[in-house]
Amino acid sequence: MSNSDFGLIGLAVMGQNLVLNVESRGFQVSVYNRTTAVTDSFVAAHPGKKLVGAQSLEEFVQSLASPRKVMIMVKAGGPVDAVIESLIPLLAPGDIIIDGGNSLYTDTERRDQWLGDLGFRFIGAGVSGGEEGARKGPSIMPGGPASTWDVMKPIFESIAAVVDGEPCVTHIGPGGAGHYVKMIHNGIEYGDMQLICEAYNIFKAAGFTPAELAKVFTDWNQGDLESYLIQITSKIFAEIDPLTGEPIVDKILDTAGQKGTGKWTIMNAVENAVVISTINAAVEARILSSMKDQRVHAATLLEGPPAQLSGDKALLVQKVHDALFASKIISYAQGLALIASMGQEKNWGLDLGKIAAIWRGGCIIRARFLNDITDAYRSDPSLSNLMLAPFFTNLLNQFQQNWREVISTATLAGIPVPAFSASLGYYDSYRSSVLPANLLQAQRDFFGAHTYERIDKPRGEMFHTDWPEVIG
Ligand code: NBP
Repeated sequence: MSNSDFGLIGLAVMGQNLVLNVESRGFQVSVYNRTTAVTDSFVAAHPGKKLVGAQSLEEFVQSLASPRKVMIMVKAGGPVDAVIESLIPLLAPGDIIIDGGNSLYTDTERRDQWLGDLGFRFIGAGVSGGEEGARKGPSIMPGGPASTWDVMKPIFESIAAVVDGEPCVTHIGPGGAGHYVKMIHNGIEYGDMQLICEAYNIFKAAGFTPAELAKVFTDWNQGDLESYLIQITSKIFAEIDPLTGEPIVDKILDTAGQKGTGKWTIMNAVENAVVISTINAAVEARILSSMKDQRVHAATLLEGPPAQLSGDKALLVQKVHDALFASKIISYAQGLALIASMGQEKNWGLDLGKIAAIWRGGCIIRARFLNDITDAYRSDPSLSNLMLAPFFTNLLNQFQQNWREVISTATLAGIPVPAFSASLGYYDSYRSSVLPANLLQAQRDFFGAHTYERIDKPRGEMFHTDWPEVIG
């Protein structure tokens, strides 16, 4: 019977939870998974629910009401193309395919063109929030034609997280805009996580125990730093390893993995000539963390202070709070500047206020201060940099002294704080009306006759100096 409202292909962790979420909102959902035993056990595990398990793609497609709405939730890359290719002969023009995985936005643009040419409708939707978000309400970033979004809106709005009565989903823009914004969301997530890790490293050097850190992070989560990542960090510090009875955080090897969205964000930033130094530092910190053997060897050869801090712990907590918050503002300022730049370049008509608003719930970077970011862009949609919104200017002015002190204290003690430092470097560069690029221009003119502008002549007028010859 062709009467399911929605169909989903790919019953791994995200797919299963999204299906249960959609079904719980009153929709009948058809499901298909390449390994059909997964479909069988999933449907069997949820008796009484409006689920239709299909053994073949043909059966799956036939079970859907027209126009068919098919969401693909498989591993990004080749598997998405493979699923689309097998769907094409089975679907009818006007049917809607939604790719809900973490696809690279350029792949989404290619698929948008490919499927559009065949008469299908395509949505590339970033879905954030992991397993729990998918089940209880994710933040969803859909891109594609506005008319297709209108058809999908009732389902997406019903399953998304809700903050202040607003669903955490909005039509981001055409083509690959949704997956693009999801990619930058992930880059910002990398930055947030690394900044928290640097705060932890400083506290560890000052002798804080995991139990003390659980308290610090719990307190922070009741204040202006309130966020999902601060909250889960407090729970991580409180967790005890059943094998040893000691805090689990002390038992976990210090080598981090990554799946690629951080790297994609950096590559896109370079292409757009936008500085995202905090996210760069976060990605590079993961790379350095993975070089465990080299680090262990280098620790026996390269000298530095013993990474120990002493002093008033309560004062340190306050200073690190300020350094963390200031760096976090920078990270979001950079990520949003990149989104704005790309949005202009692609003519996507992005609304940064709406984007910040849908990140307030459901996703990994949800945080209280996203309310303030939303307000900043709603009151000035053409804001050139988040740091210049009065609310954030005031915060940065208030935090900057402690931010500097934390970085200098850590640096003098040999504690690496690459993302804190990169953030402060951006702040200081951005607020410098004069940078040493005059010398840089002189060097470029010296060896390459690249010419330069003068401070005492109109902009655009170029000059060249006949520099002395260098022998040898
Ligand atoms: P995975 O990314 O682990 O993918 C597993 C699913 O892909 C299984 O259903 C598998 O079927 C299917 N699949 C593969 Br692999 N190759 C296939 C092919 N050639 N044809 C058909 N199906 C194929 O699942 P996930 O962790 O649920 O993530 C799904 C998407 O959501 C990914 O793009 C991911 O990056 C994104 N995402 C994940 C999270 C998260 O927290 N996990 C959060 C946000 C977004 P099988 O059972 O037959 O192997």
